[in-house]
Amino acid sequence: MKRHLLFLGAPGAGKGTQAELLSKKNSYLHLSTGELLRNEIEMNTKLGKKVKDIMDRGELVSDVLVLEIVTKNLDKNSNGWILDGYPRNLSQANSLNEVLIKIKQPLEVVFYLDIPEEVLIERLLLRGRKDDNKDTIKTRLNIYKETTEPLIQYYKDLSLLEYIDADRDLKTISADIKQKMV
Ligand code: B4P
Repeated sequence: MKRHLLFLGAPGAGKGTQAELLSKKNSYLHLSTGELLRNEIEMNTKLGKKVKDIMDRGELVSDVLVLEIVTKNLDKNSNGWILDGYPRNLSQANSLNEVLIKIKQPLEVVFYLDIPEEVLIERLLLRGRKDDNKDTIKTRLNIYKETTEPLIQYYKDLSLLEYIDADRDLKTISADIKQKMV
């Protein structure tokens, strides 16, 4: 069973949803950079104040800040971990590699949740989080295409990529992921 996992996909693809289900079931650490950053905003910390406007606009928080939050929370003694929403560009992917080499826990599989754009927009508008409005969604999708999508090829080249059709119901997607983890 693979224990060092990464979820990749567009905003609203269901990374958070699937990562949470899987981490609860297997007692893995679920590391969502979006969630960690939102917590900082909620607690009104120095970091939270720095990132609030950036996230409200749907833009990416700086690589340095995100790396700091990931290294702080990545517990190498956990039963396993799932990275959700990190990395989001090539520079973050390279920093992550360095961290994982240091803790001697290389990535075992990257699940790429693939989904048509119109389904994403529908899901996000329905979710209605603060950054789920039409303008912000457009910004997030553009950034995703420009900076995050190249990671699909990056992880394919490393033979780590598993393709998941994310335009299905939750249970079917979970079962597919489970099967590909063995
Ligand atoms: P994230 O928190 O990562 O959020 P997301 O990409 O929008 O959502 P996700 O794919 O997890 O979708 P979810 O399961 O919730 O990012 C938010 C912001 O944080 C970014 O814009 C950025 O500013 C910042 N940030 C985060 N990481 C960063 C990084 N590494 N670098 C820089 N900045 C960073 O699902 C969406 C909705 O669909 C939910 O309502 C869910 O219930 C529904 N859904 C899920 N699966 C479904 C299914 N199978 N069928 C029907 N509905 C489904």
